[in-house]
Amino acid sequence: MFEGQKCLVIGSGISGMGAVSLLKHFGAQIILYDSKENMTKEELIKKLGELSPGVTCVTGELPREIEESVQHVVLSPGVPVDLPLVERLRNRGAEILGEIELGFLAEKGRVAAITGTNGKTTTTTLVGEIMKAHLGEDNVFVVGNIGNPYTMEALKTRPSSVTVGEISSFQLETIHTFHPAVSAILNITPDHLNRHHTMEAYVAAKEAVASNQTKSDICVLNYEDAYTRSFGERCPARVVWFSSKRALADGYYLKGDSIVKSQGGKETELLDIHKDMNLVGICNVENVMAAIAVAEGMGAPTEVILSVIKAFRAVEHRIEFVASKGGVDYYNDSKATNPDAAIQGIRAMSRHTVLIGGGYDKQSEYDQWIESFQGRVKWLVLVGQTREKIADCAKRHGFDRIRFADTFEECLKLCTELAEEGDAVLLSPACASWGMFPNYEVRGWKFKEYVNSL
Ligand code: UMA
Repeated sequence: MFEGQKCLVIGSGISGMGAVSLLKHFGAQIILYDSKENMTKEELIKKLGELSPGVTCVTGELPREIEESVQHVVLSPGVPVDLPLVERLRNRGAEILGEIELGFLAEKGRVAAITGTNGKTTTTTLVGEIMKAHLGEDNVFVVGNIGNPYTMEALKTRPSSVTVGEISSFQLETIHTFHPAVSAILNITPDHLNRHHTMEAYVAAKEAVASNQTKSDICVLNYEDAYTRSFGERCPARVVWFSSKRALADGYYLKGDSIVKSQGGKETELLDIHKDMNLVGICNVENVMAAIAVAEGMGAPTEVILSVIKAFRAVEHRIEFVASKGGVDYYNDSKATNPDAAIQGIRAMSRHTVLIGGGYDKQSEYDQWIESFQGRVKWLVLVGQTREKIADCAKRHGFDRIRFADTFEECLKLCTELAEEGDAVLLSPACASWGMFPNYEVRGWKFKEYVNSL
């Protein structure tokens, strides 16, 4: 497919490494390029390790002769598709594809693809566990934004295997033929607007997950989200709905404390959300409904699905209970990197809460997050680039129990001082960690390390 062709891989993170390894298998001539300031060619060679023989490594400015001669360009998710360099390459006729598209070109089995602003990781992990219980560990590959590049696993797939992908909007901007048998869009709320520029572009990127599907495929959609509900009318796949607010004639919904399935006028009770689930918050009820719909769409039997859900615990960094210290419960929701995810975090709290917020500025608006406090938040401790912006917003909404911290360590110490017996401390920052940490995971680990040392 790419044999002998000049392929430029942009970005030397985990996606870039996966792309290089798959392109090597295809027999391509590979150039790995990273535009990070001060990065050296030697660092790239070191990162490649045993993949480095035969790969041309380039840093700094990309030489014109490379720009003019490459036939395919594989973008890492973090590389914006509207970079002047990418525009020039596109205009010269190079094919621009992403790591998900590249992985799919080597796929031999069936794919389930889960996207949405929030809940992707929990839903993907849960569907992965269900499919493993159904088909066996070796027959299921859980890939994508979850942190495992598709390109690293695609060659291991078989006609009988299933790939479950958590696919971000960044990754969906660069697909062409990617075609899941079952897709899901869990919800769409403003996020990553600094990258997509407009809400329309962000929504379009999410909807692209179903762009190659037909009526013989399934798309699982949230009936309670205005964007996904309207997409249901245009969706090329057969739509399976879920709702946490109303009864549906066909689909999965929450009835009292039960998740029920309604099909052809018949209603079946599947789970009690308190007795049968170990996850808290309405967002997780929605994630579980979506996971059931996706797993059933992929052919998993109901009894397997239900037994996996009953044993499933929270994904790390997503409203994860860390420990109880001095009568204070500590929760790590570091994965709440946007206001909407943080709203779910705060809604899941049943105690007065000392909330940690702030971080990298993705040009989000914080009004709805502040409004969701509704007496639950006792103190808001702010740290990072966005702290003034959030504080101004909170004050506009009449909330002024705010403290600033200069470092994450100072912030944790302050929370411990402010929290009283019976309270909760919640790290649910509504912002990305970039600028203070390499990613939200490191931020969550730092939080847990501190709590466990108390
Ligand atoms: N780079 C360039 N030029 C640029 C931008 C970046 O050369 O213009 C280089 C950087 O110097 C760096 C490399 O690209 O060396 C980083 O690439 P990347 O940002 O795409 O990161 P990866 O390590 O390849 O990880 C990516 C995803 N990262 C992003 O989308 C930003 C990971 O999602 C994903 O787990 C991984 O691929 C595997 O698929 C992370 C994420 O933050 C967790 N995702 C966002 C989110 O969940 O909100 C979408």
